[in-house]
Amino acid sequence: MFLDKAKITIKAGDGGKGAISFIRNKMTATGGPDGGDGGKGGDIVFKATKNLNTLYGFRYKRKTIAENGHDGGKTNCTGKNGKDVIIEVPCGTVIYDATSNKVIADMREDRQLFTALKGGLGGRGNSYFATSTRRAPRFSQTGEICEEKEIILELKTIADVGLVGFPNVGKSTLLSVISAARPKIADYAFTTLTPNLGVVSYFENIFVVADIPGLIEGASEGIGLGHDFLKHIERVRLILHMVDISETDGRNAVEDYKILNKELKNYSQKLAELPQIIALTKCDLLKEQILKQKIENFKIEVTKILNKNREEKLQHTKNVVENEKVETVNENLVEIIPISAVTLYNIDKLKGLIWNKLKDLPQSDDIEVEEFDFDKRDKVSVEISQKTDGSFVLSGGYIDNLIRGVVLSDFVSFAYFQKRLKQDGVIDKLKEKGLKDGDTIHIKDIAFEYME
Ligand SMILES: Nc1nc2c(ncn2[C@@H]2O[C@H](COP(=O)(O)OP(=O)(O)OP(=O)(O)O)[C@@H](O)[C@H]2O)c(=O)[nH]1
Ligand SMILES: [Mg+2]
Repeated sequence: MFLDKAKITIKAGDGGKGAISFIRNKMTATGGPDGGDGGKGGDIVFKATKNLNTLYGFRYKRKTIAENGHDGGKTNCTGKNGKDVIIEVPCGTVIYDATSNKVIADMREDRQLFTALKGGLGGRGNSYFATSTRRAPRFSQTGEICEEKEIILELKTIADVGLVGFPNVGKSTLLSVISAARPKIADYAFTTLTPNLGVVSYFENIFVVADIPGLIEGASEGIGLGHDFLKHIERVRLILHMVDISETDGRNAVEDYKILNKELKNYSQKLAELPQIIALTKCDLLKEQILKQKIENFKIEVTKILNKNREEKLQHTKNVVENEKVETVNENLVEIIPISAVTLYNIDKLKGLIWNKLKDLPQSDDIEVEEFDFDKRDKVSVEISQKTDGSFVLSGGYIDNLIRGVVLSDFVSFAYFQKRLKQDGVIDKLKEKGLKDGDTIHIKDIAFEYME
């Protein structure tokens, strides 16, 4: 099964706790502190791979947690770092922060790596806190705790050419004759439900073609399969617009061409403005004379449409460029090629035409990755609430970070903690909320009395 969007939860490993330990051996009766630091937690790293083409694997694995850092040990032994987790995603996966919807990475190139979350730092062991006046600290630092984060993975396939057209015009059939891809082909609408990619060789050149489900009138309003899957060709450089010239489905080729362009435009102006090659398909179904007439008529009508579009565009910019002459489109400039995927009529010529256009087109832009710190650690927020008995509750990133380094049951450590609360303005904030001498303050599961 194909899956092109997945919401998952990731969490980096927490840092390990610093050890509290004292040298104990025959030589040193009252040994100094020798508690080692905790290890760092594992990172969450994404890796793009061309060996995957769907996000299906995330259907059942919605949460990934990296290993925590190990605690520090005696004799200044640092705890082992937690193992990083590498999450493989198909090339073309865009990673979004689920909360802000901002793009945090565009996993475009094979083997590209992106560290989404860094593991928490390990806490310092008690030996770190030894000073000349505090020779035997009975406390150490806990490791940094990492939050869970929700992200959205979205696969935006990377191809050079996108095949678009009404259902049943022969898109998948063409892909099957120009590449090694074997998409499902059948004589009914909506055979293709998910995109297929094919690699096409043209002499020593290679390009990638994406075959997507058929579009119909109203696709932008959700009719048929809707037009969501157009995201898979958002990054193509060229559109191969396929129109069934045999009109055997009772359709009108010129109308189809117009409607399809309208639907593309409704999805994205950028997509509608991409260069197009028009392939008139199923030519083998028509007698030579009728085919000639139909092609001729199609060319005339399309030239008219393109000229009209050009005039309208110029009309728009007329104020800027006053005397610009309205040039008409030379019909030879519009690449229209009749083909048959059954008899292979003009198939090599079509490949050549595609390559000749592609080679002069710039690579599609990377998706804009927004400048923001997805992995930001909150070390500043302070939240104050009050219980019904009038006591105060302190929480938030600032508090969590501060208490990592203190043991509230240790007198020296506690004094340091209070000093920091005062220095950093937390006591003032509490006073604004009515804190008085003797009031109780709760932090996590401990409570203490405030003294002026
Ligand atoms: N005679 C003839 N039949 C063709 C040609 N190309 C495709 N077909 C037939 O047209 C039908 C539809 O072909 P598909 O390739 O599945 O069409 P599609 O555009 O991918 O259709 P959807 O996936 O439904 O959008 C099949 O029965 C094909 O055998 C062609 O050049 N000549
Ligand atoms: Mg198809």
